[in-house]
Amino acid sequence: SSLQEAKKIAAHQAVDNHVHSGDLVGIGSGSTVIFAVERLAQRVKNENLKVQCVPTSFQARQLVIKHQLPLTDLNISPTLDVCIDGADEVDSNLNLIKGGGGCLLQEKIVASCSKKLIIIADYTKNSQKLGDQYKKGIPIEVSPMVYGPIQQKIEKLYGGNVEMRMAVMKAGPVVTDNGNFILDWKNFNQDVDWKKINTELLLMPGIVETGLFIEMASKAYFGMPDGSLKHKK
Ligand code: DER
Repeated sequence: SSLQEAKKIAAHQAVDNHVHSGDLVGIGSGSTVIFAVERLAQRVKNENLKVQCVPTSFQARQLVIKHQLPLTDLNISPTLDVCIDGADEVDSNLNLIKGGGGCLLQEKIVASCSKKLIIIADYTKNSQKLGDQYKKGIPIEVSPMVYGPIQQKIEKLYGGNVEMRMAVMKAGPVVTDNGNFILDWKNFNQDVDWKKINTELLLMPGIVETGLFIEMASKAYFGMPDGSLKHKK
């Protein structure tokens, strides 16, 4: 499909432009990053590229293993040269909504230890403002013991509605790789200071992490329907 092609174009461009031999590479989660790992594996095979990868989820780890790429972790390799990851939405300031795949905690951790965060996405993720196109809500990872009070607090303080993310192939809530729940905050006001709100949310006891990646991304590549490529910054 043109969407898959678009993801592939963005992923290949990011890997070719930003990964050099000897690099320590953060590997994001989701469907777009699959194309990036495939490209990495291709370059290892063709160019004898030397990389070590830090995954951001069980999914990313399985992907790295499947493609026989070397694994490392942040305690062995505390500073990564680049992190390549997807996003649910990218605004005009390169702020992101992430967490559509429920992997935001380890994604933000790995991104925070990387010199550069490069986002790869198809054109549907490219917006002016957060919330323009992505309507599934801002993901917020919470400790299971306190999801109720946090739901109420966010709705009361900032409006919108906050829903528990329920699993499809399992009864009950989605449980993250870290044993937490995900709340999705929908119908939020888009004309706000996300940096301020993100800081306030992270001060709420029980909020483990938010899907608001503010001032973290260095560049974003978007594959377009006609096979061309767009980028921000
Ligand atoms: O959960 C995440 O943050 C993923 O990176 C997600 O936002 C992007 O997933 P996709 O590449 O499947 O669209």
